[in-house]
Amino acid sequence: MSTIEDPTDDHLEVTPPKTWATGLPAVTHALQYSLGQTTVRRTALTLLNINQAKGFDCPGCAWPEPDPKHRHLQEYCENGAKHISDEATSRRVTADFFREHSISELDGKSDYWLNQQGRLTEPMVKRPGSDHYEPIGWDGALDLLAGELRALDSPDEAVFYTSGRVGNEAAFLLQLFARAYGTNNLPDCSNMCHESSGSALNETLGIGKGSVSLDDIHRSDLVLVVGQNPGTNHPRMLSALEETKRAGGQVVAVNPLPEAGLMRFKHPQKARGIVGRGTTVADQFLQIRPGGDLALFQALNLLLLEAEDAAPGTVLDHEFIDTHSTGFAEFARHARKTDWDDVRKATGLTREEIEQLHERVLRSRSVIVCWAMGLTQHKHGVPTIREVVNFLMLRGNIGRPGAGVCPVRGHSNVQGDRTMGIWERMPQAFLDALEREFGFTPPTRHGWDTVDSIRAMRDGRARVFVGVAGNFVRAAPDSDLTEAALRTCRLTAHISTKLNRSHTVCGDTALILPTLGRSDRDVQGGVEQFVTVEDSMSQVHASRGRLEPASGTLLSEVAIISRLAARTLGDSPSLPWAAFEADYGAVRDRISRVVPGFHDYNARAAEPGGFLLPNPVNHGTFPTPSGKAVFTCNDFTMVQAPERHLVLQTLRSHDQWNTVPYAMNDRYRGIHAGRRVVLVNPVDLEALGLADRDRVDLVSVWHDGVERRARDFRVVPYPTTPGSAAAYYPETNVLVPLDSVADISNTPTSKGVVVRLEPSGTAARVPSPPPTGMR
Ligand SMILES: Nc1nc2c(c(=O)[nH]1)N[C@H]1C(S)=C(S)[C@@H](COP(=O)(O)OP(=O)(O)OC[C@H]3O[C@@H](n4cnc5c(=O)[nH]c(N)nc54)[C@H](O)[C@@H]3O)O[C@H]1N2
Ligand SMILES: Nc1nc2c(c(=O)[nH]1)N[C@H]1C(S)=C(S)[C@@H](COP(=O)(O)OP(=O)(O)OC[C@H]3O[C@@H](n4cnc5c(=O)[nH]c(N)nc54)[C@H](O)[C@@H]3O)O[C@H]1N2
Ligand code: SF4
Ligand SMILES: [Mo]
Repeated sequence: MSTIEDPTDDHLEVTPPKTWATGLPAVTHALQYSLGQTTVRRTALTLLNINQAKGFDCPGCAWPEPDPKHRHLQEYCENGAKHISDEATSRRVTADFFREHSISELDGKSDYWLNQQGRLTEPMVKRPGSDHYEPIGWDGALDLLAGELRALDSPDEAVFYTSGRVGNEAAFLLQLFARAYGTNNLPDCSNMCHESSGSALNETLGIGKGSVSLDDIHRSDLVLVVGQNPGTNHPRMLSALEETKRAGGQVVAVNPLPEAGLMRFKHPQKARGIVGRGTTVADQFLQIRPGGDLALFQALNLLLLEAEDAAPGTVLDHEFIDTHSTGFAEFARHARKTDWDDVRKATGLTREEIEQLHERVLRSRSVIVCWAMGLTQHKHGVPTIREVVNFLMLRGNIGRPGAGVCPVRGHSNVQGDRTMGIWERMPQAFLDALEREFGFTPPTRHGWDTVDSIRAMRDGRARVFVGVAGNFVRAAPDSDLTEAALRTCRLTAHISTKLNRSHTVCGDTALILPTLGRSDRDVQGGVEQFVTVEDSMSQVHASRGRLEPASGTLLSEVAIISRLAARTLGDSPSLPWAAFEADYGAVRDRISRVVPGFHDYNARAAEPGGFLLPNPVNHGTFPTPSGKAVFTCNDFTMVQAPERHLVLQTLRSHDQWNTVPYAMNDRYRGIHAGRRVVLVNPVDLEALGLADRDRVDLVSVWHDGVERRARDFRVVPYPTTPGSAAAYYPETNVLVPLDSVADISNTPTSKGVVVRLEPSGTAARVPSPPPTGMR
């Protein structure tokens, strides 16, 4: 029997939020987690190889490594070490485990418990009508899946989901398989993540990626960190910001929460970081209302236009505007209508605070805006990011050193997967290149993204779901609806490293196809293989697994996809799946002929540190229809909650990787031994008649009239912007309505959910000191 206990929230403890990030405690926490999962030897081997030129890429976030000449021996952060230890764990989920635990029993366990069981070791099947997984060999599993795919009335009844841990080679093969099979149904985690960034950047700059390098961050005069919590989610970004500050640059944070990593940073790999006071990160902190960023950037743009009026020729970059952009005049007319009362209401910021930031902008020759989920997961996420682009373009802060757009990506290879064609709407040029290389005509009708895939399953239009990495059921919004949708499928199959909730929410038939992780050695035909990944700043490089695989039965993602494709479509000279499985270099050769920027892929990927994909924006070329960067007019919008309601954002704790909690703590925010908590400003608590640690249900309010309820949360007073609240994902995904999505990008509005708090049962009060630093 499993010895892991399913934790309860009974021992919840709250301490004041931390005002600085990392330093010695971080190192200790990382080691503790690793040693809890595996041996000292495996821990040492893992940590020595992480992010080294000849080792494996950290499977955590997509923040880039410095070039190999400037790497430390420990080029990883506390959380990177946890992510890798979680994968390198010595615990195993075997056929015996599934004999002991029925699927309905597993469905009652927490996400934490499921993950703690360890690595999946052999293919398993759940047959129709059964409540248990049982072993099935690889041939049986893949024949079954291929048979179901071939039996569908239309290829569009199948959905192929990808999460951003998948390497370039497997991602390329997956989209090749799906398109050769006949569908563009390739939803991915990006649909729930940076899709709004891609939409806004493609439209305005002609390329859906960031334009800056690490060096740009280091040398920038001003870096705005907006809607992002780097101390937890991109910890080594703090080392980069420390460099910015040492070189005389400034940092401004825009966030509803005073996140520890935005305040002060102690570098864990430097002596002064461990014992010293560390570096103050944010020179200015703008505590904004959720969804207020569009208004903030509109106000900044108005101030820039007015400053130019007052001193013509000194504020705006006319050279950039005249030569490289279109739409300025219309934009300027529109921007001048910005109303300060609206701005105040939307942002909660005073005009003085915004003017102070404006002064910093005027003093800075180069400005970078970094952002993440705080901007993308709102109804007006796309217009907000378009307004950020307007802001940067006004002073020519695009395509020159120390300046540019920096959407900070989540998963380590989420950007690479897109480059490889994982997208339900790849442009025609990409499809044409596939046709030239492989001799079949890919379907041109757009496929379903994540939200549309759920709708299709719900409505019986999709019958087979295949997930490559990720945890679709827990990542997606509207948990109850999504679970019901998955259960209508004839078959659900997951290529996974670890057990998660998606394995317990089954179609008639369900498959678990266990695979190698980033850190596992990958040998095909006696030859060691490597895979490649692309980081958030478009650097492509190799990743070589170094550990003994979790089980001798595991297949790599490349092998599983190739074998499935061969069984579904047949192996032919034009689609030689067996050859792809035998040598990943053969896959890279094909990529080099299909995807722009990948010439000499094999040779360049083998170089230490890899190679940088060109970004045309940095050469003054904008691949938009007009060939110029586009100023846009964005209508003012804000997130509004009715009386006695709050705007809830669903976010990550310090101790989780997306849908997977590693522990029940959120150290920097002072939350210990509990995750069902909702952080609310004391002013709102008083108005609502609630007290510290009261038990409440969160009820989301949406115009379809369906009641969405997350039960039994504990209220914690916290210095979040008045009118807003925060609680952890995935426990609160049940509250995000499927149809509440960002305009254009279709991204669920995970950061703007209108809720009311209802007392649940009788409150068992545990007295504790309130956190400090309230306003
Ligand atoms: N340890 C760890 N690292 C991770 C992940 C993880 O789960 N754990 N996940 C990875 C992935 S896939 C991603 S996408 C990234 C996510 O990285 P983040 O985007 O940093 O993640 P979130 O926890 O969603 O935090 C959102 C931040 O935006 C702020 N915010 C919320 N709403 C608004 C708003 O309206 N305006 C502004 N200005 N700020 C707002 C929140 O207070 C919070 O600080 O992290 C990646 N890295
Ligand atoms: N409410 C709310 N919902 C959100 C968000 C939010 O902020 N709020 N954030 C959204 C965002 S930004 C994202 S990116 C998504 C994340 O959504 P996903 O990417 O779908 O979820 P993860 O939790 O990263 O997936 C974890 C699982 O991936 C599998 N896995 C890990 N490594 C590997 C590997 O190397 N290979 C394979 N094959 N499998 C592997 C393991 O089985 C593990 O259980 O969630 C989204 N959902
Ligand atoms: S910053 Fe991100 S990529 Fe780097 S070590 Fe930490 S988790 Fe891994
Ligand atoms: Mo993400």
